[in-house]
Amino acid sequence: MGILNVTPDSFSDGGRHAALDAAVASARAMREAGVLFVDIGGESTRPGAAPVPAHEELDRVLPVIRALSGEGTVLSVDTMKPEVAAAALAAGAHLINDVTGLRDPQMRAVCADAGAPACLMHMQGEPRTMQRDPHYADVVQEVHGYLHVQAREALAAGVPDVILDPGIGFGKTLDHNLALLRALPELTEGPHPVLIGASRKRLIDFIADVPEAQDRDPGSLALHLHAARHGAAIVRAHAAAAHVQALRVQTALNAG
Ligand code: HH2
Repeated sequence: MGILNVTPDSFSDGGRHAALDAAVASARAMREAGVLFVDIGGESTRPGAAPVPAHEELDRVLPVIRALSGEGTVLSVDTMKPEVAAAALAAGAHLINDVTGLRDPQMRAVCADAGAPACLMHMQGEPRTMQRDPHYADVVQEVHGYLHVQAREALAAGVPDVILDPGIGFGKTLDHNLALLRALPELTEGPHPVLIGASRKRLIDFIADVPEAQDRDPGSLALHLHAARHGAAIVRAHAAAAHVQALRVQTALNAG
């Protein structure tokens, strides 16, 4: 899954895709490189990010969805707002990626009505404050438990299918993130596909001293290859072409 942020304040590529043409060209280049999903986001969820009104988020994502609709890429929309999800699905998006795990019953109803699957992510707290003092008694048990409960609720509400995501960096310390990545075999044993999004995140800086987000692609690749090797079905990445290449090589090795 390639990341297409159409926000002026995304932590690693803010402003770059602000122009529609650039966003569309970037998505097409990802598809040509072999990416299966493009995740379009009109509101940054980085720690400390300010909320964006729905009309502004729609102004950012709808033109991109309309331009890419029907081209063969699975279009995912990264949003927490039911009204944005509904309009995005009506405009041709296929999948809702909700970092609040479809906690809002309205969000479940929107996906169910449109027959759209959803990615359910775990987050402790909310983006503005989530990194202040994250704590868990048992991070793996709590996050996996939460995801299973949210999956049950979503499916019971008529959402046709769900993808589970432990939410790397969302209300988690380095130790929490590492514990969740190490526990992936448990989560991927279940019936639902698992997505991991570690691309350019702060944990790579904590591990390898890489202060600038755009310099963290090697660390992202290492984390995502680990995720894929331990059963993750989808990895969400900025450096999409490099990931396709590395995953193809890993797949060839595993086939032997
Ligand atoms: N991470 C981000 C945003 N959305 N969705 C899922 N399912 N999993 C993730 O790990 C995830 C996500 C944050 O990364 P990014 O999109 O690069 O930044 P921003 O939110 O600032 O646009």
